[in-house]
Amino acid sequence: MPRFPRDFLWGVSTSAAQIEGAVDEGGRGRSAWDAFAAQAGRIKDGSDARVTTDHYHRYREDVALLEDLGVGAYRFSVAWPRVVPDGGRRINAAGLDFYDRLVDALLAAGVRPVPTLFHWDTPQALEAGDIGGSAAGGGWLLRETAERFAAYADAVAARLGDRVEHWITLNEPAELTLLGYGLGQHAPGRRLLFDALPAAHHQLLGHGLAVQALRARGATSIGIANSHGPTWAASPSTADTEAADFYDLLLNRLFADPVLLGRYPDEGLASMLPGPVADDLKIIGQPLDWYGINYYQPTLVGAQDPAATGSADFGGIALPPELPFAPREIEGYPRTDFGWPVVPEALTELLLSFRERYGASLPPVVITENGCAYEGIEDTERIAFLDGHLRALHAAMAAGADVRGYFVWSLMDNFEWAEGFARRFGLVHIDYATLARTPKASYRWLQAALRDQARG
Ligand code: GBH
Repeated sequence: MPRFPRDFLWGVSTSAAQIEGAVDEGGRGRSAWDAFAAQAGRIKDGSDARVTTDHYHRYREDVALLEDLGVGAYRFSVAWPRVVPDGGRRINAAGLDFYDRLVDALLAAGVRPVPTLFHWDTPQALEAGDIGGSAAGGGWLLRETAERFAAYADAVAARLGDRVEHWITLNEPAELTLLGYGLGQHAPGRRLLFDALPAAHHQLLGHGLAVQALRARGATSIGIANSHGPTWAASPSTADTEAADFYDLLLNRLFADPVLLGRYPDEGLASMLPGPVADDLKIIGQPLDWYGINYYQPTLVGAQDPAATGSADFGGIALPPELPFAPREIEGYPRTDFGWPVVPEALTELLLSFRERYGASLPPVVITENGCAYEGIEDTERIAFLDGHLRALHAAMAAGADVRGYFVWSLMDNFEWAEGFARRFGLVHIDYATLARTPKASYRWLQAALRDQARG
């Protein structure tokens, strides 16, 4: 592996809904994912995340795995429904106690805690619209959810802010908007297509309000974890390049421009958003200390064309014909078990395109997620994936990209949302019958690489 700067931040990532389990303990309320997984047919293998890796009870063992791995940082998420069980104003101190213990255990192990405040587990009371709801539905479709989120962020910062330095507001608002509200493949399972756009704006507003809340508590290192990947046009035809550009607008620029430039990338889209959008953009576009990018793969996009061969579905679902674009299969690259193409050089391309588009408005970048789904404990494919992506990252840095850290998704196998337990992203294998943790070959590989980096 090429040599990275001495102070480069190495980490691994997880999220609460995917690893914690213990959904009825410590006064936790229901989440939108609890409700969604309980509906028949929503999760491919019929599973749910009531136990998953049981991290809530086994976190000491998991912290020991982090320490042994040799990472400097651990990105986890705080479960909003543990802290605010009914989505209202009551803070559940017992819920915060868990993260208090986790943070102390991490610090004792020499691992920096990097909490994400929201990784898709909206309190179900808010999602159902029980509070301030309307017939149009609740959750992030409501502006009030952004305000509730900021109040929750304040409560977490009040408890953990004396020991936590680095904060992340949201995880991938683009994916929650598209998959959760637009296409219905993720919780809350709504299929609103373009009527999902308010959920994007309200998440971005929630981000901005949470930044204000964290700053008021003295935070000096705040980022967001946005999903990004290059969009490639299926052909140089006008129809395909326009379709690809629109896809890129919706999945990349719609979420990066407001945060980094304080404006929406398109007047037409902005006019579809509710509320005092111009004022909101001042809140959304406040300076960040760093910008987190979750990178998985590029997307090849063409115009909708029923006759086109090699149409890809989007993470398992066919896109409805109302949408003016269609992902296509990317040929000529290896694939993960998820079917996603392995294209490390697209990470270099992505980072350089960000530098190009955002220039001085782009703070230092951290790769907050990168990883792959493969079976098996002798996971040589995962080693090749990580090695390739770290080389691509290094190449981007050599070409001038200011990247300060890299987090692998994920520390261990976990509940992969609508896929259930069928996809394994971990450096550590989980036996779901016994909950035994077994480090994979990729864990040993990364451990050796980090030791090597530390030797300088
Ligand atoms: C992340 O999201 C999540 O943050 C994390 O919770 C999750 O476990 C992890 O990734 C693995 O899925 O067009 O069909 O090729 C996923 C980010 C970006 C992945 C868009 C799917 C499109 C797939 N997603 N990508 S496709």
